[in-house]
Amino acid sequence: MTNKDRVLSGIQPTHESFHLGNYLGAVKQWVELQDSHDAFYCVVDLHALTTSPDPAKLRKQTLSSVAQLIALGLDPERCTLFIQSHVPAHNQLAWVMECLTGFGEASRMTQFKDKSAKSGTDRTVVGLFTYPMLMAADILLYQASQVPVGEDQRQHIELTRDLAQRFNATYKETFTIPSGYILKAGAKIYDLQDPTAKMSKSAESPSGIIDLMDAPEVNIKKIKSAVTDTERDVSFDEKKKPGISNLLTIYSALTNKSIKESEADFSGKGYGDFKGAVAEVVVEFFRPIRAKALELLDDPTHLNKILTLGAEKAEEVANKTLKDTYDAMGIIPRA
Ligand code: ATP
Ligand code: LTN
Repeated sequence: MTNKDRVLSGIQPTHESFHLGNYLGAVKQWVELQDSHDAFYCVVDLHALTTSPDPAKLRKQTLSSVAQLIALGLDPERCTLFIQSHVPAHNQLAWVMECLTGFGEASRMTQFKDKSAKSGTDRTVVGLFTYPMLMAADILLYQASQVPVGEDQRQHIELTRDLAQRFNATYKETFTIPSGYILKAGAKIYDLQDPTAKMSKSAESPSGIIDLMDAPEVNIKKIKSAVTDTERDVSFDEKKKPGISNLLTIYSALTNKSIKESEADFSGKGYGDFKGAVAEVVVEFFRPIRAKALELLDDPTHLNKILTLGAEKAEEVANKTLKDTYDAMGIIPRA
């Protein structure tokens, strides 16, 4: 046990590869927080069931997500890395959260509203509606004080805080009230073909997404075909020049230079040179990470060992919180 503050975050295994937005908006912070905090990170396979994936794909994507997280810098010795479904307390606490959430309150979640508006209520599963309550359970089980996520998850964190406060006030002080750990710069990476939409795993076309596991040639081509504007100067202006600004955000985040320094690197140069440089930075950054992920995927025994240890460490904390929760609510333990 440590006295460090806890952090918890999760990522869905909905795709075989993470994209640059997932890395810069989320995983980069996960890596940074593992030394200063007692960090718990999970691959949320149960959340991914809301998108009815194919079983073989889900298996593959779950392991690929774990391999990529390790390749990106999560060290199972310095953080607790596990698969959500390996710790049944997540489902158990989710039910408690569902019993605390108002129907109207859940109906106001924008992620649910957007996704259900796209497919219609008859085709929208109830799991999508209760998704934020399972996410609240993920966070509260570990008494996390901070939750590193991208901007799009802010509302879910707010709901988690409300539910924790409601439980503590109704029953007994049980949960730590978490806050979001949301980065401003680089918190949102946009689609290369539509720089007003976020880069997203569920985008209709893959042409604007930079996937970590894609071959370098594929990503170079995508970056060189990124939508820009009819001007000539490489300068940051999100309203007038969303495409160039997005590429500058990416360049600056991966080189650890400020936006001003990044602009200066390309003063007097054209968009062609700029895109070539961004492509090189991205591809060189991902090259060793992709190789490491592939190497890990080649050794499932090693990966499974890491996951078993992770689940054991996670379960120890989660089961204690679940027990306290049940006790506070009057649920009798089995004698
Ligand atoms: P989808 O768009 O299909 O819901 P996603 O691409 O957003 O999927 P998630 O698994 O929902 O992927 O997100 C994982 C993490 O990556 C979250 O913390 C999220 O905030 C962050 N994230 C996702 N897309 C971006 C983006 N374009 N820019 C910054 N952060 C992002
Ligand atoms: N909903 C999140 C993924 C997620 C998560 C969590 C993030 C599930 N459980 C707990 C932080 C903490 C998403 O779509 N990005």
